[in-house]
Amino acid sequence: MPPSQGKYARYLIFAVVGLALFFLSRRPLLLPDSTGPSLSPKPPSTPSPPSDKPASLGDSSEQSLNEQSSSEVLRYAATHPGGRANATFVTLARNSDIWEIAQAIRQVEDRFNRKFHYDWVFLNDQPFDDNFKRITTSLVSGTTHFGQIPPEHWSYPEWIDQDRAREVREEMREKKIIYGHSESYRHMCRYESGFFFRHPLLQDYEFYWRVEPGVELFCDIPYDPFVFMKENDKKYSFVISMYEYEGTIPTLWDGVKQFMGDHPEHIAEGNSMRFLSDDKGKTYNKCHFWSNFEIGSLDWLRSKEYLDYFESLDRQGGFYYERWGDAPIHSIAAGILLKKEQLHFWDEIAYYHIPFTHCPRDEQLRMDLRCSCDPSGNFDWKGFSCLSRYYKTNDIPLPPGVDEYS
Ligand SMILES: Nc1nc2c(ncn2[C@@H]2O[C@H](COP(=O)(O)OP(=O)(O)OP(=O)(O)O)[C@@H](O)[C@H]2O)c(=O)[nH]1
Ligand SMILES: [Mg+2]
Repeated sequence: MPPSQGKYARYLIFAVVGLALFFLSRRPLLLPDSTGPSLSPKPPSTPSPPSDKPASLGDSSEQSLNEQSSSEVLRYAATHPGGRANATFVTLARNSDIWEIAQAIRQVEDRFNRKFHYDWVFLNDQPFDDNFKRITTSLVSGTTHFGQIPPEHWSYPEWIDQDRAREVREEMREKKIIYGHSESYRHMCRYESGFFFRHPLLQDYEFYWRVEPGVELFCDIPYDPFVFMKENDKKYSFVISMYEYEGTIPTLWDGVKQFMGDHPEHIAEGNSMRFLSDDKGKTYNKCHFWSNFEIGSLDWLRSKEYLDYFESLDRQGGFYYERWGDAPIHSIAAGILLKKEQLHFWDEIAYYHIPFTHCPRDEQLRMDLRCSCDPSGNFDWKGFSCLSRYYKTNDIPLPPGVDEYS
């Protein structure tokens, strides 16, 4: 063997042995600093699904929770130290949200973006003030962009009867339906459902990560989720799923069925209807992904399939005559327009938006990712969570002790 080839072979052996020692030593994970290509062997194309063999649910005193989950996540991280996707964070906010978004940015930066420097797009129906721009810009390690929403994207479409919309708000106020009285909340939900991805500031990006004021991240994020999305052809991803309040969407599923009838060509084969419906699409079980956290494909939201879907629902008026949230709108779209493999659940992203937390069960994973969440507060297997339906839909074994649909 020529000397130079021998040298490379030795480097390769060092790399493989080093990697093996790294996994055996199980020290806390050091996040990669480099953005160069990896010398490591090819990893599995996706991290393993969340562990299916926890010692017990929500019991942080148990040792040796399933190690598979942690080692798979770490292996993926070790073999994907860098690379970069065409992606941005995106936040819809008011000037008055400044301190809550400052807190959220700080956590996103500390846990992930300080190594990656992705941009951050802020959108508002009003102009952002200098205070908001100065503080957010000082916290974001990438470039900040501030956009004002065009009034036609944050107002009533001409087919809406505004008197009827006002009456509905008053009825919902009396019924104490959450945000049922609010006009701006409805504009917000419609904007997040059908318009944010069309804003000129987002045109050149392929992926987005939605961050809301006040949210928290509890674990280091060991690799670039945008790159993971790209490499694995994922279009929509979530950390928490749950049931929607019936009173906010009484006729939404009728609208969805009408769309499915009008556009059978848009409905994906091998979709996640099983997550959304217990009777093959006749009725909606109200399961949705909680959209205050999303990592998703802007190209998918800008696709003809999604735009036809949004347009069809928007025409029915339920954003104003009911109180349709952007979470069920996005989730149903992801459930019927995408193949189920194009969705992804992030077990390793520990997350809080008032009042629910996702905290990984695998203790080794929590140690390795320096998590600070209390696993007994994990929402995944509580009665209001839809995660077990997601597992069933994707043939992921449920952890022992979890009822099929708790
Ligand atoms: N610019 C602007 N942003 C808004 C307005 N209303 C809500 N938002 C933003 O839209 C997103 C969703 O609003 P939230 O009030 O958090 O709604 P929610 O998550 O359903 O309810 P919470 O439990 O109160 O958080 C957040 O990023 C808000 O900052 C508004 O009137 N103007
Ligand atoms: Mg919120």
